[in-house]
Amino acid sequence: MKNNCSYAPLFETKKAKCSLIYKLYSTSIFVSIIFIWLYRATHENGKLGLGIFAAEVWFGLYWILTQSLRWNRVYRNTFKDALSKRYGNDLPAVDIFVCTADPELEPPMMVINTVLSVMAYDYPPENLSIYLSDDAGSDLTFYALLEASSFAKHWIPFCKRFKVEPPSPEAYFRSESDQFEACQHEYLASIKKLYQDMENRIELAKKLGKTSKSTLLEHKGFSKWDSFSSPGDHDAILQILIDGRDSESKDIEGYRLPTLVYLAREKRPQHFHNFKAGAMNALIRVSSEISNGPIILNVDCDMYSNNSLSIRDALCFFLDEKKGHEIAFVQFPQNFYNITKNELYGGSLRVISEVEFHGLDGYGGPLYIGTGCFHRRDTLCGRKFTKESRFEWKENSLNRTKENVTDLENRIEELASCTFEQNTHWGHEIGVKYGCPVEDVITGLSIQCLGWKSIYFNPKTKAFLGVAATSLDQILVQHKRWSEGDLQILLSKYSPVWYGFGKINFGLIMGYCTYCFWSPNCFATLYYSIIPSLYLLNGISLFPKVSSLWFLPFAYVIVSETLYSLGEYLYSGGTALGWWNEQRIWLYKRTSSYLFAVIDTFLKFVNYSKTVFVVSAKVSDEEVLRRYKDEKMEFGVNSPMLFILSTLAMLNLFCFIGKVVKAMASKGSGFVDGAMALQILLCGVLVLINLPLYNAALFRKDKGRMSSSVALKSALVALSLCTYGFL
Ligand SMILES: *[C@@H]1O[C@H](CO)[C@@H](O)[C@H](O)[C@H]1NC(C)=O
Ligand SMILES: CC(=O)N[C@H]1CO[C@H](CO)[C@@H](O)[C@@H]1O
Repeated sequence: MKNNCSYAPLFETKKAKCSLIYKLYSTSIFVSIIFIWLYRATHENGKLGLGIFAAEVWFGLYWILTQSLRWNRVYRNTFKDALSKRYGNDLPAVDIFVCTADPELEPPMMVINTVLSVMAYDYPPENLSIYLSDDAGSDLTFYALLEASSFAKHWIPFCKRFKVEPPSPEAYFRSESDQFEACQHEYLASIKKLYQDMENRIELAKKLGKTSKSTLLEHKGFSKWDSFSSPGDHDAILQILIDGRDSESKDIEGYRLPTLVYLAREKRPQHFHNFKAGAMNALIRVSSEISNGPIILNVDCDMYSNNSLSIRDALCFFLDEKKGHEIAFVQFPQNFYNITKNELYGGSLRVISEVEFHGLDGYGGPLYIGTGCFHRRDTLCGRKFTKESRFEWKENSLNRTKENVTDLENRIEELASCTFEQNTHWGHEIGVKYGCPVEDVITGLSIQCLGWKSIYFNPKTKAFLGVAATSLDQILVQHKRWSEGDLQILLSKYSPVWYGFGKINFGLIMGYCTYCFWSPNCFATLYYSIIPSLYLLNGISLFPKVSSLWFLPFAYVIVSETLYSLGEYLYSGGTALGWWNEQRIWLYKRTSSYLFAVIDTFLKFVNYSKTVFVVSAKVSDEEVLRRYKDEKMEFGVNSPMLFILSTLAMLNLFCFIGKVVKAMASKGSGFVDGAMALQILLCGVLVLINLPLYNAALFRKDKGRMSSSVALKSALVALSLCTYGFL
């Protein structure tokens, strides 16, 4: 019997520094908010003033929610050396799931780069298995994976020999490391050549299209496409491309390779496929018969591994003697490699990953965000937490040495059939949950509600890097999907409020609610960006005079929250201009994406429309990319969301100009008007923040400019609001 206490811990947890200062600051803001409410409660502002009161009550309450993400932040650190010392190479099997859904939006080259990067983890290959789920059932993706499986025989030993980081070939060649000595350059050049040849063959196959490609496609696996009729109607296709248990599968230096599996689950028009959640559940079942790794990592196909040690990082949590048995999943942040310096579209989620998730971690663990997450297989399959839930992995190994690969494939293809889940608990008690556009979040929540903890691990060298949206339209659609999904969670039976109550920490419930209440923010924000400006134009004051004492809480909240949010952004590694851009996106999201999210959720509630899952494009055309790199905002798409944004921008411009004109007519006395100071400030900031939009509507000549019809229509609507808004 070993004495457990003698083991050194495998990870440490530190509380945020300066948390006392933060708490004092936050209390002072809270007091000011109370004063603002008091002011509204004791002053008459007419019937529209009631609206502004409501908006301020909302903002205040929402601000209180967001405190849960900052109040109790914790930071984790792992001791990988201690892990190696204790376990050596005797480590649990890990199954890695990569999901792709559309060969057009997610090009096969990108998918196989992700696959190659995770195949190159510094981990015993016999314990590593990679599964690609292809929901499009694309023979091109399969062909690319087949090519990747041969290239891996060169790439993996190359990575191991030279400790190549990042282990994704594309990213590695892009970063052009100088770690190579002259004599090794030849080796590097030969690997690069192999990679480019492979890329050329895949691009050629793409060009040739379906039929004439058959000459290229000689692998027996392609016969599976004989009965294929469309991406939504085909048999299950399961191919074990590399069988890690077979001692024949070796790389060019004679070392074993990790297992590599291709899966396209069966699709039929009459069976609903449940999007990514359905794909994940099929993978869980299929992998349980092939490798049955007790740890599952899932990554989106655009998120390559940027650090070959991440599995070991994650294991430091699961294998820790003292706390490991409580942990169900370890979530890494979502980071991006194609973010420009000043993040035009705020796509980096900087504050969320550097601040907010650390706050959630302090209350029991972050959300599961669907990528870059290590799960225990048993908890993903619905196991409840008890004190005895030790992480057992030694007994887990499967014994399937005798069965040959083809028999195995044929035997377990049925696990990926459309009908397998009928009359089972899959999608409800077992596996990833169905019925919600952000299935990952409810899955994580229900795991936490069974008593488990999760861990947020945010190392300096980022573990996973993906592509961020590169146009305004993409980002607005993405946020509509997220905020809509989160709102639906709030209203569903898995609502953190009633489902989580009593099961998870109250701080964590508040944390979940911060995200679930994203979309209802649209009303208060819309009100605040329309009414005070219209009142300004009409000379009606909505805020206290500068000379009044009531002005102080407003001024304090405005100034200190602005400085705080700038500080927080800089602390998270951003630039000042990036912060300014983030404010613009904050406004745009709240006045368009969130509004549409609320409307759509309502329509769904009254059964008017159905969920559609939009796969976000991972590619943009070259011109769009060039403008993105120049940090020029993309206003060229004609969408209802853009129309709203542009109308609001025009409205504020007109109000501001109107006010200036009126002030000039009365010889300037009207402008430096203490009673109007805050409204002038608010309207002025809204105009400033919209400068790129005016530029796109009036001056720009490139394709990213706003079409004149949108500009004209929104100007007319704004003008009539200014003129008739008060009748
Ligand atoms: C990705 O990995 C490389 C190589 O280790 C490292 O230099 C780089 O900083 C990492 N990227 C991020 C964003 O952490
Ligand atoms: C897919 C995609 O948009 N990739 C781009 C990401 O950003 C880098 C540089 O910023 C571009 O080179 C990629 O084409």
